[in-house]
Amino acid sequence: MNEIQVYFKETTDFVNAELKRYMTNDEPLTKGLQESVNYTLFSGGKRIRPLFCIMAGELLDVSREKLISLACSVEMIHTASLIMDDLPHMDDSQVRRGKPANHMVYGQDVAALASIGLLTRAYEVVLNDPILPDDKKTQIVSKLANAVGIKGMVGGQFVDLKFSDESMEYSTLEYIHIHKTASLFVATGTTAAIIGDATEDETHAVETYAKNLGFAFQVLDDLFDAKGNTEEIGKPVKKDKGNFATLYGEDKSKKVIDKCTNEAVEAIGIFGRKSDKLIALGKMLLKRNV
Ligand code: GRG
Repeated sequence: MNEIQVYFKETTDFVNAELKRYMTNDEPLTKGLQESVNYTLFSGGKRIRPLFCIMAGELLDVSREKLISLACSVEMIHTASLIMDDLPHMDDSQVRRGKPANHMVYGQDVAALASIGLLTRAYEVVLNDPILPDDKKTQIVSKLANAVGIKGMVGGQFVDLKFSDESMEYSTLEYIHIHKTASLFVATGTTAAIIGDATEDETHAVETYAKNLGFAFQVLDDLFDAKGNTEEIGKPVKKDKGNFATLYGEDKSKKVIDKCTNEAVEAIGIFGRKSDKLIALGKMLLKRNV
């Protein structure tokens, strides 16, 4: 492993250990619910959002200890959204990360509770963090809630469910990608910047990186979907819905991914060599073989 791979592995291990600590629950009556939560939380996610959180904070010389509750929080939000997304009345997916989706194992009732439980725990872990000052916690939870809610992921999911088809306008598709996917990346960057007392320019740079990375990441997901690459996306391919790749083709999708990658890298140029790890993260995510 090279230096950056070692860094990714160590950081991922740190996040996983802390997530386990946050998810300890000795109540026997809710054991089945906790198992459902842990089933998806520890089923092989890439931990991109927590990695991004810690790397964005490190650009601003923040220690990992100050970032870890936020890093775990964004992974909990992400996992909550995956459990909900897979439910029959949403994306109706029976498989996630190559394994049966949460509701296929624990039932729809328990999966819905696992999703809500994880989402609320996400806010709680930040609010209970003994290191962060109260004013920052308030700002962070407000930004996260905004990114999840009607103006964020929930709104993006709504538009996806109701307006996503093969004849949708580009603006509709863009709305879905920005809200469903990029929104949590952007909120992760903004909140890490709050912890790091970033200047306006620094916050803008991290947010521009996050928005471009999040958008390109979803276009790449669409490309895998369109090419029927079930192995890469870990769930069955949905042919009936329009997505970036089915609407605009492989070449245009790849061009957009490249453009977003370049804009992301350019934005964090203001941090000099400190941005090397984030550049590597972008390359690792967006250069996967389609
Ligand atoms: C927050 C409970 C809650 C709901 C919000 C359901 C919903 C509303 C939004 C769905 C958002 C969603 C599933 C977007 C897809 C984003 C995406 C590309 C997921 C795949 O991310 P990876 O590759 O996944 O990081 P891993 O498996 O590595 O964790």
